[in-house]
Amino acid sequence: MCGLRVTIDGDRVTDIRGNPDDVWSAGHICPKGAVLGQLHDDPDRLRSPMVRRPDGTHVAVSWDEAFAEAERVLRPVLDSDGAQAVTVYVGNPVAHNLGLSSYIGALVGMGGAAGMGAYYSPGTVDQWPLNVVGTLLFGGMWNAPIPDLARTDHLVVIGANPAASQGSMLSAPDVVGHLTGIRKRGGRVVVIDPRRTETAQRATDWVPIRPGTDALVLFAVLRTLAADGLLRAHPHLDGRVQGLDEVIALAEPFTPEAVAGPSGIPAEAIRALAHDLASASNPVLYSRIGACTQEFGTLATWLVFVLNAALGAVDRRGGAVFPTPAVYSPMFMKPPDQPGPRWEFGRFASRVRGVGEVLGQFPVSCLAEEILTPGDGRIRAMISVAGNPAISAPAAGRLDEALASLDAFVCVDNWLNETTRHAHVIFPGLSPLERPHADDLYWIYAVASCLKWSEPLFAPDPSRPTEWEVLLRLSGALLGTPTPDVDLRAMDDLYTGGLVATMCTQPGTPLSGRDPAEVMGMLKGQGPERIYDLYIRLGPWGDGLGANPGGLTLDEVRTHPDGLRLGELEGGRLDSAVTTPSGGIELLHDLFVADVPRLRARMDRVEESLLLTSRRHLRSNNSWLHNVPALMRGRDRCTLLMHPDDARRVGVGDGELAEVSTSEGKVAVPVEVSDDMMPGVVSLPHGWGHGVPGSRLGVANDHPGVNSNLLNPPDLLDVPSNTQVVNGVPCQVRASG
Ligand SMILES: Nc1nc2c(c(=O)[nH]1)N[C@H]1C(S)=C(S)[C@@H](COP(=O)(O)OP(=O)(O)OC[C@H]3O[C@@H](n4cnc5c(=O)[nH]c(N)nc54)[C@H](O)[C@@H]3O)O[C@H]1N2
Ligand SMILES: Nc1nc2c(c(=O)[nH]1)N[C@H]1C(S)=C(S)[C@@H](COP(=O)(O)OP(=O)(O)OC[C@H]3O[C@@H](n4cnc5c(=O)[nH]c(N)nc54)[C@H](O)[C@@H]3O)O[C@H]1N2
Ligand SMILES: [Mo]
Repeated sequence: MCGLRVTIDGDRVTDIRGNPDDVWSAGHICPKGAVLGQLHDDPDRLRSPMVRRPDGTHVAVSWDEAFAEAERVLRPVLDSDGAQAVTVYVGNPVAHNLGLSSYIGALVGMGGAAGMGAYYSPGTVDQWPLNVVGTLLFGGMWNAPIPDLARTDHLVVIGANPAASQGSMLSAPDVVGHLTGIRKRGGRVVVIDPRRTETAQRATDWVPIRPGTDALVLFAVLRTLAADGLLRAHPHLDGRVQGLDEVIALAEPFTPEAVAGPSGIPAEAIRALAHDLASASNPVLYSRIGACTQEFGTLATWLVFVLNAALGAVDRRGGAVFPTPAVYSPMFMKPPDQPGPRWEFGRFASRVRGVGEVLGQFPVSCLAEEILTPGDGRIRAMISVAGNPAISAPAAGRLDEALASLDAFVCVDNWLNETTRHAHVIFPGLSPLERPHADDLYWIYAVASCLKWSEPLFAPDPSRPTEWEVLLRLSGALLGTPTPDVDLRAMDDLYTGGLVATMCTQPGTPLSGRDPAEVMGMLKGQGPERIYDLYIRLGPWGDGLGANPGGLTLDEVRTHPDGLRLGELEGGRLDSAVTTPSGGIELLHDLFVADVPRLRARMDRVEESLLLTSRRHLRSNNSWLHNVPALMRGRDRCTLLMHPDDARRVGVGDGELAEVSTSEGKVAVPVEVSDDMMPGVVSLPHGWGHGVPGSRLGVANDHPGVNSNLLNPPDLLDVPSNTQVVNGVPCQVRASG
């Protein structure tokens, strides 16, 4: 999302820096942006499609041959078992790639129309609890207020490390600068994390917590606020928040004394957390992945918003505010498969494990068993789009085996890596500098309302299809047309027309009640640009397709290469932002209440094992920036962080190799002894484990690291949301030979 100024000489990038004139980022840049040139030039980046030969090696082929190969492997599965034997895996970069984000809906939607069951994504190793909480409290999967970083005087950060991640479901250039700003204003930043992270090092307070116990502590904070008479009336929320008294009643057993043992946070410190929040002028809590991918991810994430509501922080400047995205997204819409006033969960169950769906998905670890277990409904074909589940999914070893056994495996990906090495055919996309770019989803969580559009810097080879065209061709194949024969223009009109028709028939969208044919007639061009133009025009500053004459269109936005900054964060947006059946914030739901006994039982459990957690690095992006030389300089980062007492106890020294084992598997990894780790907890980064045969990653394979998901069991789940637990996994560590 940050604006970059890229200097080129012919077809080479000579410099990339932050664009000081960018209306959003004003010169801020992080290592991910700075290396786009090296990504573009990476000799391992695929420029032509690859097919797998019988001996398992991949060879470059023409696009025609590649589409023919996709047809050759997919068609027999579709003919014999139908689309129910096919699934799609939607990887993380889809959300950061305009062509993919605009057209992934075609593949998933048309696959669904053809009879495909659930699709999979890393959402269930990531933000699924936030999606569940957003749905129930605020009315939409992607609806949640964000901390007003520029105005708060007391920020509590729970299970997030923006100094590495740059903020997650919280889009702000230079989050770390914001944290410094809070302290400079005399405010406080409190970081609750088992590790003294780079963020915690810049905070006023670091509160170490035993993984998975955040919900206990947050309940105790709520209880303290209530018991000590610290909850005041907040007129701006009058009649707009439901269920707070009932949630406070649920907090009763969670006294600071009762949760101190399991959480490792002394009762007095928990009371202080509550009192400090109550005495701040503009307190706000923010949580992210460490509070999601853990045993009580839903309750912890829920209680963050309960506390924000109880403190009167919601919808108030300096608190937790609802951004105003300038670009509309159909992701704001209640999906047509949720027709009732209330969202339904568990509408269908997975074939093998029998786990109920949540927001249309099963835990991503189900994928392996759905592929490997024989019987009716077995998955025999998969289309993976910009994903590396062989590394990113828990129980990765089983998935690796499963991927190798598929009858048809088609990948849309730019590298031959741990996942795509199993593909029958790989369709590469263009480099980030050869395609237009604009964000959609992540403006939902942004600290300012902006519109930006970037033209491609380099003209792509005209013979190469774009990624969205590849997705449309595969969508057509699922609907029954042989892959090479799909009429792209007709498919694009079918998809975009269908999207428009849905927005016209669904209530509460900017197109509700309009005539789809008339709307389609007002749009021009094709592809992602037509769709993005529509979304700009449907946004609050758009021309409303005639409803708001003089409003913005894509053509207008294009004339502002530094972007348009249209609005700042404000309070007072609740009535328009919240779309629950009652129109208010609905704190109390059976889904949450039903999970409280499981949390209570956690208080009685004595955890004796070391607990394994995950971490991220600034100079990485999940599994796929490790082939960029500039990001790989310096010491090995794939290390097991361990407190000196623990290291001494198990007899392993700094830099020595340790064997880490869980009920799922074991790996050998160098130890980094550090008192930045709390005792009893170890931390291993995710996204490593390169160097596997058949992959082509010249740089990454020289620094392979180990795959932490070989250790994470498939069946450790946050129950209400189906989220995989990758933080707080019991493990053993011993010196390795
Ligand atoms: N540079 C860079 N940026 C990235 C990424 C990247 O890989 N590299 N990945 C991107 C993606 S896909 C995402 S989803 C975001 C994620 O962004 P963040 O949510 O900020 O993720 P992490 O940096 O992994 O921070 C999670 C923190 O949770 C802590 N933690 C673990 N268990 C617990 C627990 O039980 N309780 C508490 N309170 N804390 C716990 C960990 O120690 C860690 O510090 O980052 C995005 N940005
Ligand atoms: N243990 C543990 N596991 C985790 C996490 C954790 O914290 N701990 N974090 C989880 C999270 S938050 C996430 S988001 C997932 C990520 O999980 P995934 O999305 O499965 O994996 P990524 O590592 O993001 O891999 C992205 C893939 O996209 C490809 N790619 C990159 N750019 C492009 C492009 O422009 N076009 C195309 N077509 N392909 C491209 C890359 O080659 C790579 O194969 O991992 C999850 N797994
Ligand atoms: Mo993520």
